[in-house]
Amino acid sequence: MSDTGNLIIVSNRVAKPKPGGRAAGGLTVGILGALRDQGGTWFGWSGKLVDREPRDAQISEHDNIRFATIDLKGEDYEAYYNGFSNRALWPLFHHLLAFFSFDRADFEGYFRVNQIFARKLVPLLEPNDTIWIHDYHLIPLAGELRKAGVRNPIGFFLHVPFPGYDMLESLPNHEFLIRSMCAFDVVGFHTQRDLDSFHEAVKQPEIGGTVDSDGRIHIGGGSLFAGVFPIGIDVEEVSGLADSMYDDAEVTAMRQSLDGREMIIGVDRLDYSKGLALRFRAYERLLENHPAHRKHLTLMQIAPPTRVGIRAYDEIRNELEQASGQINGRFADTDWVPIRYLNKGFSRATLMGFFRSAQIGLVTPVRDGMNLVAKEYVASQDPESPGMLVLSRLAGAAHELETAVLVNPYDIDDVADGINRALVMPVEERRERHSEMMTVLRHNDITAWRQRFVEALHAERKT
Ligand code: ADQ
Repeated sequence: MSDTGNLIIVSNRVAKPKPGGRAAGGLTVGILGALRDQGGTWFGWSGKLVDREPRDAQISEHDNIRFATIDLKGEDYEAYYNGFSNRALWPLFHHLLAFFSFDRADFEGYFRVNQIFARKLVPLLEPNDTIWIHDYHLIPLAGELRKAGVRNPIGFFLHVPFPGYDMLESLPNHEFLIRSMCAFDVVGFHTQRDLDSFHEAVKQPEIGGTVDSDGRIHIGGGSLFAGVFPIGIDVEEVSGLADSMYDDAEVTAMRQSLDGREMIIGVDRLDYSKGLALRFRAYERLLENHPAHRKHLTLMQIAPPTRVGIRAYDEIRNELEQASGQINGRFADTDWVPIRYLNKGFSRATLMGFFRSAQIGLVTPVRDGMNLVAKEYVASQDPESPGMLVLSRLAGAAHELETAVLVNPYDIDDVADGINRALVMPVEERRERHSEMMTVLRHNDITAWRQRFVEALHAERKT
């Protein structure tokens, strides 16, 4: 054990490496890196549903990292994950109230699962450990650990946006949620805008917090630090993969099938926050307004389903199938189909090869905490002749990638014009914009993200 004790990472799911399994994605790489540096444990749900009270955490070890997983009862999972986390918090935090619904029983399930997490985690903790909890599923966890007598530094990182107070007020128990966030020692967000919204929330008279000039929040006799920690990627890993996969058989076959046409690529989880229906409409508008691009352009949209069984997710799937079918029906010819819409996942390596093969990366969420696809697309490009990123201003990534072509995803004419601007952009300008984006990506990479957060957490031990 190092002087600083072990790092205990807690998240809804644990991405345990499987022999022969897919390479880990960005966030997992960051978490595993942090655990390798300091030594420690990744704790969370096993992915297994049971019909009795869950047993104590099952421990396994790979590569000097401990994985501790617990099962959950089906009804608890339904209320905690599908219910309060994904039908209330996810749409609320993404400013999408039309998708928001609240149910007290779901909230009770959410709270119950957080209590179970606390109960199963406490026996694994040593006095010197630091605890880093991830995302909106686990907001009450610090409060529950404190109740159980845990004195270790506890950090929280929110991967999704944090909305303004007028939006938060729609949630009946928003005060509980804000106070629960204040039970952590360090709270991290992707952007200054999210942090400002959090400050606004804690300063409400009914919450009663104050914020120092150095970012320290004082509330109820205690204090915490809240800061901006933009998540990044492993730039060299991504550009290395893109380089080596460019000539891979599947990537080459895909490129050959384009028959010399330029390609726009979109890669997202199938989620209403990713703005996919609007994206298809914007592409349709491009083909309407700029007929010269017809037959010379292919949009390849990769969107594997997630959160299957939640109605809004099943609906968006139908909506997209209809939209792509209708646009293809309208413009396709015997030798050209405008949209290739693929409802499946690809290996990380293949995706980076696809990114390298695309002239445009189209990333147009209507709201996104950060968006790692935007960053991966940029890092995958050939610096001599880079493709251009067309990026939503409403993604956290737009706060850093200022030289991408920035668009408002709700304005399909703006997105269509943005794609056109990117398509006709001279190579010198593309190189310049790309190089500025790469400087930012290297500065705020995945290692910087986790190291800065863990340092902030260690600093809490001394205060
Ligand atoms: P997500 O909403 O999942 O993450 P994103 O940041 O884009 O969104 O990360 C997705 C990751 O999954 C990327 O690494 C991407 O390459 C991979 N991926 C996506 N589609 C894939 C496919 N079809 N096949 C294989 N891999 C695929 C949440 C927040 C984001 C925030 C991240 C990290 O919603 O705003 O950026 O966490 O904090």
